[in-house]
This record gives sequence, structure tokens and C-alpha cells, in this order.
Amino acid sequence: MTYYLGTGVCVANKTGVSWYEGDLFCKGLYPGAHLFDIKSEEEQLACLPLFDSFPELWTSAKRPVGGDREEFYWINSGERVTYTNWGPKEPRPGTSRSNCVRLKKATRYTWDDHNCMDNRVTALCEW
Ligand SMILES: [Ca+2]
Repeated sequence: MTYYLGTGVCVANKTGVSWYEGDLFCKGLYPGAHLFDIKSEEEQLACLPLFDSFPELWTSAKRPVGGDREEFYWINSGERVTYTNWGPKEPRPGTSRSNCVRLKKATRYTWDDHNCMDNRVTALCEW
């Protein structure tokens, strides 16, 4: 089940998925669809009304394996992440697989680098 909001830019998968499953879910929605990029505060706010139903949402930001603590890329474009909205004490990779970025409701949808394999997180897509 998916949610459509406003112009249809933001879609969330209601079922929790790993980051990799979320990546595939978004790509399968529409040509050009992908996990959500947040390149400005404006962009994050644009989809904020959708967030409220979900405790955690995947973005498309990912740290390369062996990357520096603050080294992230938007995977669809390959662009380095510059605008950030990290939560308190983040980014803080807990394990070697905490290389994917989610939004956490508990910290007002600020960013958290998190285990890519956690399949309880909602995929947030855009196109
Ligand atoms: Ca973290």
C-alpha cells in the first residue's frame, strides 16, 4: 500500500523494508522514481505532512563502505551530501553496516545513520 500526497511527489511504502528493498521498491513505482533526496530544508519540509504516520523513513543517502564518518552520497545522482539535518550526536555509525540514512520521528525527523538491513523502516520515494 502506498500513500500519495499533494502533487504525487512523495510516496511512502507502508510496510517496513531494508534500505536495499526500499531502493528497489521506489525504482519499481514509476520510471525515474527513487528513494528521497533531501538537498535543502525546503525539500525536507515539502514532504513533512506525509511523515507523521511513520516512525522511521529511509532517504537515498548512503555512506560508501569504508567511507569517512561524514561522507555520504545521494545514490541516485551520485552527488555528495552537502545539506544535512543530523539529529543529536549523529552521524554515529554503530556498526559497519550503519551506512544508510533514515529520518526519525522521535528526533523530529532529523537524520540518523542506521543499519541498512533494518527492515522495519518505511521507504520514502520521490519522482
Ligand atoms: Ca546513527
